This record gives sequence, C-alpha cells and structure tokens, in this order.
Amino acid sequence: SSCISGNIQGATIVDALDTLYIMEMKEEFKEAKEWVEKNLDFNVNAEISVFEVNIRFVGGLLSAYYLSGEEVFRKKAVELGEKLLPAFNTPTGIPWALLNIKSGIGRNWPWASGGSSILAEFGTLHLEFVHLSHLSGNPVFAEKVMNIRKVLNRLDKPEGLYPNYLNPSSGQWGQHHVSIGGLGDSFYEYLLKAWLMSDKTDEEGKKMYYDAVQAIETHLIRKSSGGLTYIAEWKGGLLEHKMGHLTCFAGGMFGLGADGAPNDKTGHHIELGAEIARTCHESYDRTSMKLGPEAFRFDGGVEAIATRQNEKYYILRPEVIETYMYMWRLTHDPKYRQWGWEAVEALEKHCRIDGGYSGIRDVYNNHESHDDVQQSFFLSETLKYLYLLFSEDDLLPFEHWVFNTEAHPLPVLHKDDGNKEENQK
Ligand code: DMJ
Repeated sequence: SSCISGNIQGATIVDALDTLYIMEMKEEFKEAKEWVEKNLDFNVNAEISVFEVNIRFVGGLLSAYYLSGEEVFRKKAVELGEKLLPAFNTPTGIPWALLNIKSGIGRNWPWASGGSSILAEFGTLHLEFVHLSHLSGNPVFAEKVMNIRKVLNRLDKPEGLYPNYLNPSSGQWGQHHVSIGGLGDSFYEYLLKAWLMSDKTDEEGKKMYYDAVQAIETHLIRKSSGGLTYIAEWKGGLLEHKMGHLTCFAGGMFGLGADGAPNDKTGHHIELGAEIARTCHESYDRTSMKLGPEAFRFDGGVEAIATRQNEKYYILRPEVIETYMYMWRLTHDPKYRQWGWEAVEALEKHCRIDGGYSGIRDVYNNHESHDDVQQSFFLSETLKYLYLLFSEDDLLPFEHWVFNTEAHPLPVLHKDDGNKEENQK
C-alpha cells in the first residue's frame, strides 16, 4: 500500500533507562530522562508490534518510574498503555499482534497460522498490564490480561501443551507447534513471574506454570547421547531436535521456579536449570568466537552446534547470560561467573566496534562479519544481566523484584503494602 507509517522512536533510550540507573550513570540517566520528556511521542501514525512495544517501552518506562520515582515515566507508561488497548478489540479479547496506534486498527502477522495471534506475544503482557492498573487506578488493563488466561483455560491443550498459535476470532488453536523458544518462550516465563509478582497469591498463574513445565518435561526435554539436556520443538507430536538461543532463557526460569515446585521437585528444577545452562554454555564453547549461534541442533551426528548457515548468527542476545545470572544467584557456583566472563571477553573481542557493539553473521568463522546493528536489548538485558552477575545479591533482590522479559525490574506487589513498594532497592 502507499500508506506510509512510521515507528515510535527512542527504543534504545527507553530500553536503557533502568540500566543507566542501576549502574549509577546519573548524568546519562538525566539526559535520557530529558529526551523522554521532550521527545518521546506516541501520537504518531505507526503500525507497531503490541508485544515489542509493551516489553521494551511500557516495561522500560515502568522500571524507570519504580526505580527513580520520576512522575514523567509513570505518566508516559499509562499513556502508552491506553494506546495499546484497541488491540484487544477482537471477538475473544485475544489481542492482535500489530496495531496502528493512530487509527486503532489491528491485524495479525500475515505468516502466522490461519490468522492466528502468537502465544509469546499475547502471553507476555501480563506483568506490565497488572502494573498499569496498579499505577493508574484503572482496572481495565488487568481485566484485559486476566481474560487472556480465561480463554486459554477454556481450551483443550494437546498433551497438556500450549500451541504457539491461537486464532483471536474463533478462539481455537492454529497449527499445533509448541516451542519454549521463539513464539512460545515468554508466555511460560510470565505465568511464573505473575505468581511471584503477586507475592505468591496468583494461584492460577502458579498452577498453569507448573502444569506446563510438567508437560514440557514429558514431551520436549531430551538428553543427547553425549549427555546434554536440551529442549526440542514439538510439531504435531513430532520432535525437531533443535534448540534456539532464545530457549536458553529457560534455564534461569526453571531455577527461579524451583523454590515453589510441587511434590518435592525443588532440587529437580534447580538441576534442570543447571543442565540447560551447561548445554547453552556448550553451544558457545563449540564455536570459534565463543558466542552462541541463533539455533543449534542435536541430530545428524552433532550436538549443540548450528548446522544451517542461516542459524549461525549472534545478535547480542541475552538469554544465556540471563540463565548464568539466575543460576549464580540461586547456587553461587563460581562456574556461572566464569562462563559470564568468557562471554564478556568474547563480546569485547568480536562485537565491540566504533560507537558500540554489533551482531556477528557467523560465530563459527575465524574473522568477524559484523551486521552493524546494536539491538536495544543489548543495553536493557545483556549488559544488565552481566552487571547483576558480578554484583551482590542485594542489588534488585528476587524477593522484591521480578524482571520482565526485556529485563526491566518490576516490584513485587506485596500483600500488605498500599503504595509504598517503590525504591525497595
Ligand atoms: C528480547 O526482546 C526479549 O528477551 C524477548 O523475550 C526475546 N527476544 C529478545 C532478546 O533476545
């Protein structure tokens, strides 16, 4: 079409606000805040991804508000949240993936199974929307995400698994593809974190999480002949023995969820987290650059290695370091800091360029081909998780904070406090 639509500008600045704050980069934080005050503008003709805008912009603004107490961040977060509400105008209330924030017209990705919405997209709004209701006094945000749960709980799940695709008009699943990596990942993460963020009162989120992990263990988690535990992808009952870099976040998730695991499974969930961390470390260690590929396989005689050219890139993703940080906090096993430091050295050696850091086209090559892109999650997640890995546990302690899927810390809403959960640093 000839309709030109723009984008919301400033993702890197908004995504980096809390990282600057946590790292005590006060001058830079002040500059970024001034940019937000003067330039962050949602009144644009832009077709945006509801998920990406939520995790990066809403999440980034919420964290900046809770850490700094500066009203501008609260105001902008709520203003943006209101802009996202038309995405829920579907027959089921399952939101569209894409939304024109000027016209309020939504649609789904043209490639998604039969017009479906994506599990990891509509399932990764919960934490932010609960906080938007909390901060605005408007219950509509929380109602929208509670309704998503209701739709999911009315559906039959194949083998207890959640397919990646759900049609927002019919309320039925699309293709029966299941993934703990891309298209599925943060849905599972948000079930667990919703329970933790509610001060462990959200029993529905808790049950959905532990039931899902049970089905994932039975149907997706396998051990290679070389002894590496991995999480495969499930396509209508058939396994694809591939694990994405994105899937590596699950090590940290299993660790974080270990404490609440039913049936004496705490130790088992910690062990699972540790095994996923080891597998993902192997995926880094088996490259020439010591940075992991986008996806690695366990078939055709290989283990934890990318075999397809288009899966050999590394775009500064955080998931492996994220898992090291969680496992370090939970076990204090020094290997997680060693592995994190290996990643620091590899990033400095291969990704550092004039003006920032760049992704790499092929981590198995001996010389770098840079893609010349610094993803905003490098500042919000990769660097923040590295910083936390080498900090004391009382910096953003897990009892008081949960990290959204873009690593933006949100305070636990304690049962007994009204509005004084701020600044519990
Ligand atoms: C980030 O935007 C988030 O971590 C999301 O959950 C997955 N993809 C990127 C980082 O790889």
